[in-house]
Amino acid sequence: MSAPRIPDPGRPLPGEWGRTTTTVVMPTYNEAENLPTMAEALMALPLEGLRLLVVDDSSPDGTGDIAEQLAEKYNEPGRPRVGVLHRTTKDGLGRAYAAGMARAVEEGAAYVLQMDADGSHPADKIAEMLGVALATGADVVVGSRYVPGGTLSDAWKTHRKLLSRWANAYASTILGTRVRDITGGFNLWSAEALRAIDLASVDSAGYSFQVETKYRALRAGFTVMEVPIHFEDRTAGESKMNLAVQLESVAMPWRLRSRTLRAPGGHGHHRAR
Ligand SMILES: Nc1nc2c(ncn2[C@@H]2O[C@H](COP(=O)(O)OP(=O)(O)OP(=O)(O)O)[C@@H](O)[C@H]2O)c(=O)[nH]1
Ligand SMILES: [Mg+2]
Repeated sequence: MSAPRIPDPGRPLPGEWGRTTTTVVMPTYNEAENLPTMAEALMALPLEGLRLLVVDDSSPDGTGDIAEQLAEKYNEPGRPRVGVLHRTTKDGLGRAYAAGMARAVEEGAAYVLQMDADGSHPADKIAEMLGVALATGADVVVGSRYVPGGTLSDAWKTHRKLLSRWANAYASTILGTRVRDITGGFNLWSAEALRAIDLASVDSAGYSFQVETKYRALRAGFTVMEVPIHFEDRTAGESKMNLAVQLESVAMPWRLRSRTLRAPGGHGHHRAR
């Protein structure tokens, strides 16, 4: 067997993999039942540099207090592992992510991972996603339901699977992108890409945050890669999806596209990547 090739000698070697500062940003609204399990799974990963930042919008079920208790449990002197960002109003998943991801970058994370608190996203894929980013230099790594090897929970009924597929095709067709899971919420970002896309100016309040941010990254010339994941149904608790955020998701691709067409030098196409 020939020796493994290192793509770029300037990039971190596998020995540094685990020490890379990576912050998992996890928005929560009434996830009291799910959060402790999520934290436990993350803290058990063989990634020394991994931290968790919970972004709670004053959940009535006390998720914010539970997050504080988890911080107490897992933080060690000189080694903070769990942080909590408490926000006073529930103003959408997108706003919570923008605030949490900006905080993570400010605090020095080299990579930021977006992850739901409801058990849908597989924690055991995080090391692989980080490895892909480090090995290839890709600035965005999408945990993807829709590349070969990606799978959806059997608990999802056919109409829900079709709706998710359709939403993805809808957004990527309007925007002319080739990311298979552009609506997906399990994504790893380099700090550099997050700075470049300017989180503070992202328009989406809700779920279209996922589409808008990936689109911005592509337009800015960053490479987006996808690795297959299995997507589980939420473990406990209730969905926060509602009509208002669904309507925003329907309108957003058109808004993003028309803005691109109007932008100086905009020509309606992004670089094919
Ligand atoms: N902080 C905050 N978190 C939110 C808000 N809306 C949703 N979330 C969290 O974002 C994640 C995804 O929301 P979900 O309700 O699971 O949305 P979904 O995955 O599309 O729907 P289901 O899995 O079917 O419930 C969960 O961790 C929620 O608790 C919000 O307005 N603020
Ligand atoms: Mg969910």
